[in-house]
Amino acid sequence: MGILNVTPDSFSDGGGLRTVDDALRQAETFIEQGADILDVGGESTRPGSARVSADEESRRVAPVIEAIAKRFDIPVSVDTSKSAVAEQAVAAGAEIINDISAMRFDEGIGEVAARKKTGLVLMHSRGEFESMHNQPEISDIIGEVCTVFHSAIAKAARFGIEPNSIVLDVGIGFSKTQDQNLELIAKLDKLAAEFPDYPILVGTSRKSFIGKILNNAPVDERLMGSLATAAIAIWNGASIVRVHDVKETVEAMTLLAVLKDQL
Ligand code: 7PM
Repeated sequence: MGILNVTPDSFSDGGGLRTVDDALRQAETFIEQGADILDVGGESTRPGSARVSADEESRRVAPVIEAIAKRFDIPVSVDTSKSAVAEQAVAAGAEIINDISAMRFDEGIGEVAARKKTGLVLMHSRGEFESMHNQPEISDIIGEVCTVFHSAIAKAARFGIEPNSIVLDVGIGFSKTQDQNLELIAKLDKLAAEFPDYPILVGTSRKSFIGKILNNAPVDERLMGSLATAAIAIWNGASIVRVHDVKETVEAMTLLAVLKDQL
């Protein structure tokens, strides 16, 4: 899954023609490099970032999704926790809703996913949007993520979402300690064994827990760490990795696939 950010800080404006053009170029590159899904997001979940309105977020992502859907034959996911944005994104051609709150911020996400029969990524996170990166520590992270997955799956069922539309995500970097981020990747096989019917998505790409291990490496020096963690996640049972560096990840994953075949 290639990450396509459509925020004003990532592209020239955010919603304008330049943005659509830049995003299309990026989409084409990702597709040529072997991406299977494009994840389009219009709101930064960076610690301390302010929320943008649903209208503003839709203005950013919908034109980009529409342009991609028109030109390319690749599933597009929309990285949003707002049902109004999901609705617009799906109307524009998105087939998957990627919700970092697993329907906690806006229950309407479940309703849209059910009615439009989209895929739905349920990611583990805690707290409200503003306090998400500042939550009290919990002791058993694997147990906590398991519990939240079970309740999110049950909630999805109440909305009438098909089980085979659901993808689970441990939410690396979201209200977890450094050790917990590492533990979730190292012991992902335990979680995967608990949820054999659901594909697991993992997003480690360029995240700060990698920088912390590598002598505070800045974001542009976290590629090798990103590849190592993506590889271990897939080896431990993940089916999808959400990444900035598609070419390098596809190469690494190609090796993993042939190695897995040897088992
Ligand atoms: C600051 C903090 C900026 C975190 C950006 C981020 C995930 C996601 C994000 C993930 C799924 C990033 C994240 N992370 N969706 N959206 N899984 N499903 O690094 O791990 O892109 S935002």
